[in-house]
Amino acid sequence: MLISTFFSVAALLVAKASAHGAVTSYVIDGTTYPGYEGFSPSSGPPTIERQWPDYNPTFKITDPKVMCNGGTSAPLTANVTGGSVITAKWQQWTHQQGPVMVWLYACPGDIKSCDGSGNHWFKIDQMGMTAPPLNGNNWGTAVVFKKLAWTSTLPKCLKAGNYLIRHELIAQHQANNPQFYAECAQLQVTGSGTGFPTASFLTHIPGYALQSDPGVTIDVDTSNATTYTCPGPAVWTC
Ligand SMILES: *[C@@H]1O[C@H](CO)[C@@H](O)[C@H](O)[C@H]1NC(C)=O
Ligand SMILES: *[C@@H]1O[C@H](CO)[C@@H](O)[C@H](O)[C@H]1NC(C)=O
Ligand SMILES: [Cu+2]
Repeated sequence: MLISTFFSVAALLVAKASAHGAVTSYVIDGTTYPGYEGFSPSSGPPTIERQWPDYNPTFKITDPKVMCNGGTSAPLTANVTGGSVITAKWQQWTHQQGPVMVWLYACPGDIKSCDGSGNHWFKIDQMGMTAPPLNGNNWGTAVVFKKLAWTSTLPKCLKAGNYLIRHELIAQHQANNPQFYAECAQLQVTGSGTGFPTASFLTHIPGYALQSDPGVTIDVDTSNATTYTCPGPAVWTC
C-alpha cells in the first residue's frame, strides 16, 4: 500500500516533468551553443543561456520567474549581428495550444549587470493561432511540438549592444490557467546598425500584459473565438 502510493506519486512527478519543457540549446548562424539540459545545478558546459532551476510552468504574468524562468546570469555571450539566424531548441515539449513569442531586451550596460528590468523588452517574432479552432493545433507551440525548435532572424538594422533573447511559450490547454515557459540567453550584437524600436513597442517583464488579457487567460475548449491576438506589444521590424 505504502509502496504503491509512493510509486504512483513518483509516476505522477515523472509524468508532470515530462509534460513541460525549457530551451536546452541554441543554434546561431550554424554554431551550436549548449544550454541547460537538466535542473540546476547543472554539470554541463558553460552556456550563453541563463540557468533555469526547473522547467515547471509559471502561472502568473506578474511573477518574476516569467522573465527568464529564474535565470539571472550566464558565463558566455554569443556574438551576433543584425540578420543573425537564431534557433532555440527544446529537448521535449508537449503542448499545442498557445503562442510562441521571441523577445529582446536591450541591456543598459554590460551583460553581467543586465537584469531585465524596466521598459526595454520588445518582440522580434511571434506566432499565435493561424486558423481556428482554438483547441486545434494551428498554433506556434504546435510548431515547437513538431520540430522541438523555433527559428527567428534578428532584425537586420538592430543597433549594437548587449541583449537578452527570450523565448516564451504560453501553454493554454487548461481552461483559464495559462502556463508560461520562458528562457533567456545572452547576445552581443555588433555591426553598424542603428535601428531600435520606438516606445510603443517597448514593455516590461514581468507584467507585459494583464493576467485577464484574452491572449493570456482563455478557455480554448469553450470559447467561441475564431481568432487569437498575442498578448503584449506588436512585433518590431526594421
Ligand atoms: C564573443 O567574442 C569575444 C571577443 O572576441 C570572445 O571572447 C567570446 O569568446 C565570444 N563568445 C563566444 C560565445 O564565442
Ligand atoms: C458559444 O456558442 C454556444 C452556441 O451558440 C453558446 O451556447 C455558448 O454559450 C458560447 N460560449 C461562450 C463562451 O460564449
Ligand atoms: Cu507542461
